[in-house]
Amino acid sequence: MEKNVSSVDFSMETLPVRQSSAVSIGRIKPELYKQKSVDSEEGNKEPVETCGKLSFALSYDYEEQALVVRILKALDLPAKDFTGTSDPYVKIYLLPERKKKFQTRVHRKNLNPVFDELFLFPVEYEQLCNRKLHFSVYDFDRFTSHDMIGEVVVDNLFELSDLSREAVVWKDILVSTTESVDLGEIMYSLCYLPTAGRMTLTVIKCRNLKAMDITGSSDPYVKVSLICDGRRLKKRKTTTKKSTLNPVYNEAIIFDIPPENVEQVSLSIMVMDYDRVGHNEVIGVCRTGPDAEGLGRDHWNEMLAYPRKPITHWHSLCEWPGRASSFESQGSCPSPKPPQTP
Ligand SMILES: [Ca+2]
Ligand SMILES: [Ca+2]
Repeated sequence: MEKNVSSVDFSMETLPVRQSSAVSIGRIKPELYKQKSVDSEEGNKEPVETCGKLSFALSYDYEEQALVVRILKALDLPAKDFTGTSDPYVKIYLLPERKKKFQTRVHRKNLNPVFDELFLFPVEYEQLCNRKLHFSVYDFDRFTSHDMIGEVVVDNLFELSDLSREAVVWKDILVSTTESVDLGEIMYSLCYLPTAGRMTLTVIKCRNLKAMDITGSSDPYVKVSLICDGRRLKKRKTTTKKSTLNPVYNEAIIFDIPPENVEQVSLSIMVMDYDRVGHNEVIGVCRTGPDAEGLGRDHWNEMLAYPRKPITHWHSLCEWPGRASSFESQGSCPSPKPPQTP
């Protein structure tokens, strides 16, 4: 439900994607911000550190029509526990499908575990070129949530062999502490019209969302909140797409934000799973604004640097920090200046 608690009227409406342009504000220097390609997978990732190596063997079983993955061992894993060791196990997906997920046994207090476990992913040989093998290495913890150590993604399954016989592969484990890949990604564009004081966030699509329902799918919709000073002023949502992990929306959400307020606000984007019975659940979140981190901040700055131009990026979804977060609190924005009369 909408609560009008703000003293500032940052009014919003949902409109079709097309819109007219306005005059540039001209105080932000576009040359400071590089344009990145829309579909860039690398664009949102900073150079990654590695933490040990993972070895596995791949082959294709024509009779079973399945990709055979044997997880062999890991070497030189980092210590995640205060005892100076870790309790590693490996979780494995054949993306984009998430329904079928395997994991190895946990190896207690071992930084060089020998797994030697075999997993079969039913998949047609012709389909293998569209699939991605994703390994996440975790440290098991008895009383707290398990720490993610890192991940290995194999984009091209034919990179190393034709899979007609077992091929052993060693890959560096890339440091990663969030399950970004596990929650999926969202593509949206941001566009700001300074003279009109109008910001448009267009939710374009999502991919590889986490399955939240027992059917192995989700019913995703996207909720966008305008945040000011840690408080949620207003929220809007897209339509719900039933039973898909790769929804396409192309829905624009408009916020009226005068140029003098643009430094004070940010947007929280939550991908939700609709449930007919019970509470809707958060699949993942991301944030954009001057106080966001990484791509969330860069995307915002790029929007301001290129007024009237929709800027589009893929964003990895992060774990929702939980209800305690300030997202859910209500309040008003600290007295911004009244709109100037021309
Ligand atoms: Ca542990
Ligand atoms: Ca659902």
